[in-house]
Amino acid sequence: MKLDPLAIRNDFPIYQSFEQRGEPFIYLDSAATTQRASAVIEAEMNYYRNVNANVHRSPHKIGMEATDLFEGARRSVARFLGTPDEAEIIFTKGTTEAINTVALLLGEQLLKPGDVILTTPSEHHSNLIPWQMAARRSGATLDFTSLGADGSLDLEEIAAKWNPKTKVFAFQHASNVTGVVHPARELCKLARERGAISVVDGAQAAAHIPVAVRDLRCDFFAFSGHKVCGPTGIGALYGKRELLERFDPVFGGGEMVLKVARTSTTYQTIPFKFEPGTPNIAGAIGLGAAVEYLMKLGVNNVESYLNELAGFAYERLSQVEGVTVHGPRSDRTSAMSFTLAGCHPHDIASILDTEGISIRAGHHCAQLLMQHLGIPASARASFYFYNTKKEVELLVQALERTKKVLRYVA
Ligand code: 7TS
Repeated sequence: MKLDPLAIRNDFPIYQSFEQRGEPFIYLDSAATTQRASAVIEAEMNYYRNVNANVHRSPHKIGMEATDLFEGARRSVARFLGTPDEAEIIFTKGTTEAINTVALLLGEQLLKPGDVILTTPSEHHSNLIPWQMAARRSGATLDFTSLGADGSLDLEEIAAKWNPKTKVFAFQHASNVTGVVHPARELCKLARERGAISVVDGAQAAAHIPVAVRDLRCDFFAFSGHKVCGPTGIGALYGKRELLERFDPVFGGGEMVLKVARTSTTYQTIPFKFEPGTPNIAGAIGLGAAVEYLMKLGVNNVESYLNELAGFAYERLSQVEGVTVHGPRSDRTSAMSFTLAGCHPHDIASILDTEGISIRAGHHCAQLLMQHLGIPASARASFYFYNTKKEVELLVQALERTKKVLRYVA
């Protein structure tokens, strides 16, 4: 089924809000954060207004109702990520906390001096800095794959150069800068066959392509709610059951234990041993509503709509004289980074903003990738299913005006 972006906007109150204010609203920054769907806002509000209680501890009516909503959200996220085992889903603050959790536990309980953690120069800092820290703590070394000019990975080269001491392979499923979608299934297979644990940063991919962790056969997969129309401050870590059972938690606190003695603790089963303390209950319920909303639209429909829009945006932006789009033409998400010769990306973003067009500029928390691309920063337009081809045209027209303001010369 083809998605209708204008009908979809009825599900996003911010569009009505701008319409009432009579202001233009061309939001092209969904790779930073998507807009919130009404279903998400209502699910959070319903919890706070009608069911507000802590979860997993209070044997009263609303305590149990809140627990049911919270655990229902976990089942929704499990379905969204393609695992029938909801105990493999751990609620986190987002991708960043999910990866830090894995890096902490692997750094503490798996990695030894001499081991290698492999990652790529394309990573968002949240899938880089935690590994630098894990390397420092464990005595392992951090190594990098090479990267193609368009930000793509070369599977054969990674296989050929594979260091047998590699114990962890942490990589992004899709880049927030180049938009490239990496062959995650094959990369996980490579790691698995060589005895390494695969950790997939799914922050950008989960918003764009149907994810099925059982098909990817990854060991860990992280994503954020706010990139799939859900709330901020909530996300999930998928971990393979046998790994989650094998490793001890790295954070301690209430509700994660079966029995506590003076110097030791027997932990709860998964996922609870990894969720100490009162969780972001409203956020989790909102995330459940967000992934249900995406599944109702159809993640395959979302993917095909975004593929078409990204292809169109790539062509139109590439046609603007002076513009370089960084990233591949196909096998990409709709995050479109570009530079305009001689013009600072922040100036471009500020000028576009005066026309009601919101884009991001900067290094996008991916400084290694910026070095690889040979640019200090880029402008980035990123599209979601509430965006249209008309908005791509408006962006292109506004860029032509921006060139005049910035006195662009060929
Ligand atoms: N990984 C990737 C590939 C990302 O794009 C982001 C956020 C993260 C991890 C971190 O996610 P968080 O929800 O924990 O912050 N990317 C961006 C961006 O491109 N602009 O703002 C946030």
